[in-house]
Amino acid sequence: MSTQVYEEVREALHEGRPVVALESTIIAHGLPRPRNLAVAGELEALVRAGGAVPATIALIDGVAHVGLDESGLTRIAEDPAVRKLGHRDLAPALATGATGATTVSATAWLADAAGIRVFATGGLGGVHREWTETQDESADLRLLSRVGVTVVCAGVKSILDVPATLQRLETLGVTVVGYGTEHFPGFYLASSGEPVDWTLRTPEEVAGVIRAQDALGEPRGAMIVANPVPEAEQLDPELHDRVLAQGLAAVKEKQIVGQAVTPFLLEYLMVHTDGASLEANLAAVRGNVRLGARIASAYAGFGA
Ligand code: PSU
Ligand code: MN
Repeated sequence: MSTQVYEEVREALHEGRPVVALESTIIAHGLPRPRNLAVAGELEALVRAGGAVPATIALIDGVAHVGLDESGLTRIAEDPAVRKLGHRDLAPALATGATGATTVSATAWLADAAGIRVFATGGLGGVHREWTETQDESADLRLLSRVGVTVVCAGVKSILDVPATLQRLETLGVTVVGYGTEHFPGFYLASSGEPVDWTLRTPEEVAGVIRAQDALGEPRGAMIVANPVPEAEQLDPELHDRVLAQGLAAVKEKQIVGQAVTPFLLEYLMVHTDGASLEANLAAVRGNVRLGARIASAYAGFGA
C-alpha cells in the first residue's frame, strides 16, 4: 500500500514519543470554509502544546498520508473535490489516485497500521435514528471492534440514536469509559443521559487501561474515552432538541441518504442555531485533542 508517514511522526513513533492521530473528514466535510483550515492548524497546535506530535490522516492523490504538512492540510480544507472516505473506500481510493478525507473508521484503520495508539476527534458515527427503516449505521462502530486504538471523543453525534449506538458498541465488544463522568456525553451536550459502566479521571488511569489491553492481547479492540464538552460551552439543550427535530424532518423531506446525512445535519444545526452548534462542536473537539495529547504522553511514560 502506498502510505507516507510524515518524517516527524515516523521519528516520534520510532523513539516511543507520544503521537496523536487526527481525522480529516471533520476538516473537509464537518466544518465550514475557511474556518476549517484554521481549525486544522489549531488542533495540531493543541497536540503539540500537550507534548505530543500530531498526525492528521488523509489520502492525497492516491497516497495515504499519516501526518500532513501545511500544503496537505490546505488541500484537504480547500479542494472541493475531496471525497469522504470510510475504511471500505480506502482500497479503491488508493488504486484510482483519489484525494479524500478519512472518517473515524478510515483514520483509526490507518493510525493502527502505523502503530499510533491514540486518536482524538469530535463525535463518532453510530446508529442513526430510524435504523429499522434505513439500516444506516456508521462503519465507525464495527471498525473500532477490530483495531487497538484509543479514541477520545465527545460521545457520538447527537443526531444519532445514542442508546442503540451504545448497544451496538456492547455487542461489538468495544470498551467505553466516561472521562470524569458517569454519563455518556451528548456531543453538543455534556450528557446524553445514558450511563456508562466505567469512569476514569486522569490520563494516567486511561494509560493504565491501554497497558491492560496490551497485556490481554488478541483479539484487540478500541477503547472509547468519552470526554464531555464543558457544560459552560455546551449548546443550549432546548435549542438543540428543537433544531435537531427540524433537521431530521428536513433529511426525510429532502430524501437525503447515505454518506450525505451526517454532513447535512451538522450544517443544518449550525445554520439554524446561528453558529452556536459550531462553537459547541469546536469546544468538544479542542477538549478531546488536549486530552488525547495527555493520554498519549502518559502512555509513552512522559507524564502529563
Ligand atoms: N465528528 C465531527 N464532525 C464530523 C465527523 C465526526 O465533529 O464531520 C465525521 C467523522 O469523520 C465520522 C463521520 O467518522 O462523520 C461519520 O459519518 P457517517 O455517519 O456517514 O459514517
Ligand atoms: Mn451512514
